[in-house]
Amino acid sequence: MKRLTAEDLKARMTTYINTTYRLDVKEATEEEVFYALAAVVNEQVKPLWDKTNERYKSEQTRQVYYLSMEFLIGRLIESNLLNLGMLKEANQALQELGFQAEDVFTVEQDAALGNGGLGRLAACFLDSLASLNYPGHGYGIRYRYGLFEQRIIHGNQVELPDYWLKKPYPWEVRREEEACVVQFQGIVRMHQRRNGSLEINHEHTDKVLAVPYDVPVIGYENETVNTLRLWSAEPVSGAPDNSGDQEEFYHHLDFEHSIEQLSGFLYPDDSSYEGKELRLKQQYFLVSASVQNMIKQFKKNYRLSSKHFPEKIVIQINDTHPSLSIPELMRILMDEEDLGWDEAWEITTRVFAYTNHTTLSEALETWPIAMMQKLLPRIYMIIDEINERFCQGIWFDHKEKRDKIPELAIIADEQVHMARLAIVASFSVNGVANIHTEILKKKEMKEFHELYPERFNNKTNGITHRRWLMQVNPKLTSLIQDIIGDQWVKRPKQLISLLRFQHDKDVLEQFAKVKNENKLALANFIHQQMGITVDDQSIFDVQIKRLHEYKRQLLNVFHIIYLYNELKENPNLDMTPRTFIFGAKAAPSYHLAKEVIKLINTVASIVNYDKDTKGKLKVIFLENYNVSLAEKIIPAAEISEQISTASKEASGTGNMKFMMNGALTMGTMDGANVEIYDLVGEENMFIFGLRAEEVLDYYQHGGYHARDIYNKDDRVRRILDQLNNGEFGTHDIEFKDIYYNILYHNDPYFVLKDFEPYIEAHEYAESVYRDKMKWQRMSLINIAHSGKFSSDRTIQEYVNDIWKINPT
Ligand code: GL9
Repeated sequence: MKRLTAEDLKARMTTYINTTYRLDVKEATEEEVFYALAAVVNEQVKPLWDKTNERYKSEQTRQVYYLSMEFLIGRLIESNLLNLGMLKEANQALQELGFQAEDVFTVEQDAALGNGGLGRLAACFLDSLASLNYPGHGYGIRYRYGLFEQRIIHGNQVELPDYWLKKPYPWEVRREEEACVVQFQGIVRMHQRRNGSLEINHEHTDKVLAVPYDVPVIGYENETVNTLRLWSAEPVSGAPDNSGDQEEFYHHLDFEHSIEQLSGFLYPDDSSYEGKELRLKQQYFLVSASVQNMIKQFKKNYRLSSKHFPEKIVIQINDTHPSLSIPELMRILMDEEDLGWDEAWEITTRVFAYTNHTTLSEALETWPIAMMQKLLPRIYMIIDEINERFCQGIWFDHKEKRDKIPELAIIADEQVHMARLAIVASFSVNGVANIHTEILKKKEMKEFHELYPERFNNKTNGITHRRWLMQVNPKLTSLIQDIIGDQWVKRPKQLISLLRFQHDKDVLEQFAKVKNENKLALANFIHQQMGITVDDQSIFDVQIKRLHEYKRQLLNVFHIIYLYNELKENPNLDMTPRTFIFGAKAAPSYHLAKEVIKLINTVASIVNYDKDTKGKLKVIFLENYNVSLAEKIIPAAEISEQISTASKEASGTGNMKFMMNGALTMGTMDGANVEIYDLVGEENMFIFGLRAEEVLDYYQHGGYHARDIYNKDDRVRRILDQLNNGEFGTHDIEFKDIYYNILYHNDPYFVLKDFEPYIEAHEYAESVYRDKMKWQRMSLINIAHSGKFSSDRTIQEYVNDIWKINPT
């Protein structure tokens, strides 16, 4: 495939605008230009997409399907152009046509079909699969409303619906011919056949049509185009007309409406779960449509009997959200393919691999038996049978574990425990960073690990360096290219050659210059968004991620309040100016998280306008944090705040993006921070605070008393009292919940315990910052080691250890 030059692009866009809009390019709007560019891209992609599919079919390739309730893909225009090798050319073409590339690209709304790390990981994985030429596809839901849009009004988070499909989405292709029916509720009848086998009939069900919309996943300069298939729920045709029974008719209207709700919106909860029936319906809708579709394609393309399914297909389930795919495959194999239980189980347990993304107990999914039985009667029967056989197996074959059956059973205390189902039926169970996998094996899933040690493995997360370095930071990318060439683009570990320049003052200065330009760009953006001027010579200290108690944005705020108090006492304090930048969405029902947002904004409104602190402290809360905003912020960051309570952050992936863009990590020994530490050493980051073992030990044996710290540490007491006495509030009960949570619920995330070490780590960071060359050297060392965190490495590990697929 020939790459288009800027001239080609201009010509094709011009033709499109002339013929489609009957306009001269000069008269076209940014929006029209965007659609023209997208059309040109699609024209390039179409033949590659068809060819890739044909290749998989004719070579009868083994494929992996990544099943996920979330794909946080963000904007695609730039990454599609980059992967097609035309991003620079497109920038030039747009400029020559008289448009600002940025204004054209931002016509595309972010596809926010995910909450945070887990959904963004899925998107990075698809990019790496395609870029490494692997046959791997995503299955997800085409939510009509993505993650809510956040507005900050008087310091509070307000949620607005994210109707991202208002304008046509140029990347999707509706594939009606691939639609299938998903069934809910109904009655299950069993008939004994003459030969003694059972025939299962599932009758009087509510039927929903699942219609797929395909989005191409374009590999980096390699002509591979895989597919992200997103399901949309629609009524099955043949609705009754209004001539019959009125009640029936309205029942039907109501029913049609409820069907569309199935793919109506993304649940906005991050690392927590709500036992809502609609969420369970969404999950079954995704997995039933996807598994049916896989089997259909398998039969059509491979012409093999279902016994061969595990040879050709492996399904990775992204957390337990899609774990109903396990009983769904059993159902199809038994009820539709007429296999017996043992054969079906043998097949199923060779197909599924499960990734766990969190040990937070509030995130572990369990569904009430009654809800599942009513909504999915046949699926429940199958889970019940899986559970019976599993428990019997322990009883007879693992006598030493008999007393553990209540905590191992898939069905216990009126609930179906989805993680247990996923472990029992999968041939692989993985965590997402070393420390996380170890905690799973030794604590959370200890009993299962003892039963099935060979299933457990680690796959440390990664991020696509194409989007998170090459696309978002073109200046750094071309500097790196000037210095070490471009081998690292295909082999990101080669970034390590940068180490040779760690003592080259000239090189370090060039890196500093790039960072400064990126800071200036962000400062301009902040000014344009909020009207606030930030000092581009100040330290850009950034915490962007979902708002969660365990991520401890509160610790960050306490540090800021502490600095503010110090400056008020001594306005002449010698201190390097700081700009603290936040971005965070709170789940709409998460009261304490919303209080923290309000607190950050309140502190900002005080600090930013106080004449004693004005030149030295700025606090910026950027509203509506999403993928596109992250892309603007990360290249400009100098300090990356990764300060979760140790043991709580399974991996983190923001930490990797910052590192790759030269920010230094201020972090706890948690998640993948530990692996950054292993690479760069303690001298190249700022590590502080409790270790995971200490935290787990406190949880288990007690011994932590937040109030002692409050009593002893004047700085801490001052801050908490300020929260309690209304000094920061518009009314005096404003931040009392935060205060009470710390002093009366004994500070469950150890904010006070880690306060002093955190302050010290910041003081040390500031002292290092004064030595520009030292800071730049540390930064360079981080970039040099960041290749490990390319999702290409992660995907290669999944391929080698779990999927066993081959590149084409
Ligand atoms: C998460 C973990 O909390 C992160 O530490 C991890 O990096 C990602 C990806 O593995 O998964 N688990 C989880 O439930 N979320 C994560 O970010 N939250 C969501 O995005 C829903």
